[in-house]
Amino acid sequence: KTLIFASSNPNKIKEVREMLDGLFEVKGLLDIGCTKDIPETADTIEGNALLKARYVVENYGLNCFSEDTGLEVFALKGAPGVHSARYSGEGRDPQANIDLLQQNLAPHADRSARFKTVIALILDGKEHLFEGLVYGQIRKEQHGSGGFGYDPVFVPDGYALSFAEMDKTEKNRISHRGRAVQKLLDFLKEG
Ligand code: ITT
Ligand code: NA
Repeated sequence: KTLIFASSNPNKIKEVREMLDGLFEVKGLLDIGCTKDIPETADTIEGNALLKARYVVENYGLNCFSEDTGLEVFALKGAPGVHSARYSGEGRDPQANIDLLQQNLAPHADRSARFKTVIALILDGKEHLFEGLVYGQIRKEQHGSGGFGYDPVFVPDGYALSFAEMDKTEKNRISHRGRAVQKLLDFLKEG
């Protein structure tokens, strides 16, 4: 069985593929010939996830799911949030994003944060949302070379390692994306 994942982020696609391995074949936007950077103009993570999935339904007539993820830092009132990919500008440079985050967080003692993923599934015209959250701390130093984005500075609660230091199976097991994908899977299994 094939599922279309309305994403052009190769890191996300890789993680989701690993999680659905043996259950579903996952095709990304490039695999269906879509090279468009779908505009994410909503002001919520849910809204942006829906925009991406609806784009594929409207332009390709295919059932699909999408996801939108944001890092929400409590001392920064939820920033970078929906702006996580472009926090430091249109260059979407992960290192520049981390540098800006560290700069903005420097005056604050509270370094707690969470990742939030919302998956939007559109199946035969019906929309379904699945949320995954993971709470943790933003470290002052970067550790590890796995994962992507903000992973080198995010340490999930109850762990000593950053997401970038963790084995990928371990990250997928406890992460925002992993939890949202598990809910998607449970839903698909029921139906
Ligand atoms: P899409 O094609 O799926 O939209 P994208 O890269 O534009 O891919 P988002 O709009 O959801 O994705 O941006 C989320 C950003 O949040 C992403 O670029 C990373 O910087 C960061 N991010 C997402 N998931 C992450 C993870 O598991 N670990 C660390 N950072 C993550
Ligand atoms: Na995007």
